[in-house]
Amino acid sequence: MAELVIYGSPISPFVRKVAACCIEKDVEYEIEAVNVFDPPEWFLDISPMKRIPVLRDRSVASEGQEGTIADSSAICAYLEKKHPEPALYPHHPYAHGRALWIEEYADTNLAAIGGLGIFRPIFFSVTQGKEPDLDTARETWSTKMPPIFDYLEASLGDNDYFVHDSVSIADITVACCLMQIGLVAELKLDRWPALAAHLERMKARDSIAVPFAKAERAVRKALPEVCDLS
Ligand SMILES: N[C@@H](CCC(=O)N[C@@H](CS)C(=O)NCC(=O)O)C(=O)O
Repeated sequence: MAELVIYGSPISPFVRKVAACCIEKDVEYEIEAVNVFDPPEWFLDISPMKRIPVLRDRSVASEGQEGTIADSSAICAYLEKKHPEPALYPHHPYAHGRALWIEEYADTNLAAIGGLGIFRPIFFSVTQGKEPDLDTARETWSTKMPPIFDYLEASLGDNDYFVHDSVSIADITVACCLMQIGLVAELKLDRWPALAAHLERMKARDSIAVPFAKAERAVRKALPEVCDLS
């Protein structure tokens, strides 16, 4: 039994973000499936906002609220303290602040707009037996995503990673949230070459690829092909 349990599903970018931190740090974890849209009663006791992921650290407690942490950002910060190497948060104060900001920007803006405006209209429709809502997804892709991509492109500049020259929580979070769109649609990033190259660099890492492959297998059962949003 792994010490760390992530409650949720790899279809969630936030679950994959926590899994990515575990893999980067070579820490064993298991994912215990929780359907957040129809959660068991016990889950509401440890997730008062009814969100996944929640982490349980069995070395702290194996039942009840004790031993649990909700919210991917809180969980990843906890993992960093518990398993400091390799560091996923920069030491330099400004770099640290920048990494937290890019994490937050991806978690809120990129994930919310891409999730509510592209992932859900496509995936939730097909899981309900309907046609994918491509009108909503295309409108989101063409009008709401470009300013977000512009900001991320400018943040990267000529660098391989968002902060300093090594992978941090910022890179992991952007990749997981961006790839949520990639689960259901072609990610055509020609206008944002630095972001496209960053995504390829991140996809080559086990920490990103392994949890994503699990999500992809699940999504492909309902949506055999990704959609073209152009
Ligand atoms: N800020 C939270 C966001 C978590 C979140 O929104 N998770 C989604 C799944 S991707 C969820 O639980 N949604 C449930 C709902 O919308 O009712 C985190 O970083 O963990």
